[in-house]
Amino acid sequence: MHYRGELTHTKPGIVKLAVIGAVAAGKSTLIAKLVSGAYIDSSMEMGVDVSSWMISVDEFTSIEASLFEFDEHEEFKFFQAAAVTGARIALIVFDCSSFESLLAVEEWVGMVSNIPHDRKIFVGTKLDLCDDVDYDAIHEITSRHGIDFLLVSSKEGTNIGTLARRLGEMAQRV
Ligand SMILES: Nc1nc2c(ncn2[C@@H]2O[C@H](COP(=O)(O)OP(=O)(O)OP(=O)(O)O)[C@@H](O)[C@H]2O)c(=O)[nH]1
Ligand SMILES: [Mg+2]
Repeated sequence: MHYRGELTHTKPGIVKLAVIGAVAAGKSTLIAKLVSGAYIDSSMEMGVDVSSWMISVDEFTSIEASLFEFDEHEEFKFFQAAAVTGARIALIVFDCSSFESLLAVEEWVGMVSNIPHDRKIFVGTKLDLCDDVDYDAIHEITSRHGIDFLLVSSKEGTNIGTLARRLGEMAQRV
């Protein structure tokens, strides 16, 4: 699936996108669904997995997005914090079928505290598995940070187009 044309008027150049969140929250699957542009490279070092992709913004413009993923080993925290300093946009991912992963966003959001709130979004994945979404809990936790949330299903494609548009809007603010 390609969202060319939905990410309009984004400034050209390199926009680093930090994708963070609990283990198995669905980060890799979301990235695979969201970013359909050319793959550039990836590396895994000191607990930081960086994949770079070219995203077509519109007919005239592309952006290069570096997608960061982190594992949760304590010994890597220092390197992870250093790696994320260049990020200008962040997706803080949780699994909407796991209350534990929702609670974990509290930890992850601190890692991107240098990014303005209007360039961060909480993304709840696996919406297709959530029969009974606890919107009150999600709202309570996310609103404490003044950051919007969006629930998606990478499996079924629900709200992936909306997330692509939100990314385009956030990139415009960089
Ligand atoms: N049903 C459903 N399963 C999903 C969805 N997104 C991810 N999954 C599944 O959830 C599991 C974990 O997904 P990953 O994308 O590997 O999660 P991750 O956050 O990258 O995990 P780590 O890299 O190990 O931290 C996999 O079995 C995926 O197939 C979704 O939207 N719906
Ligand atoms: Mg992964």
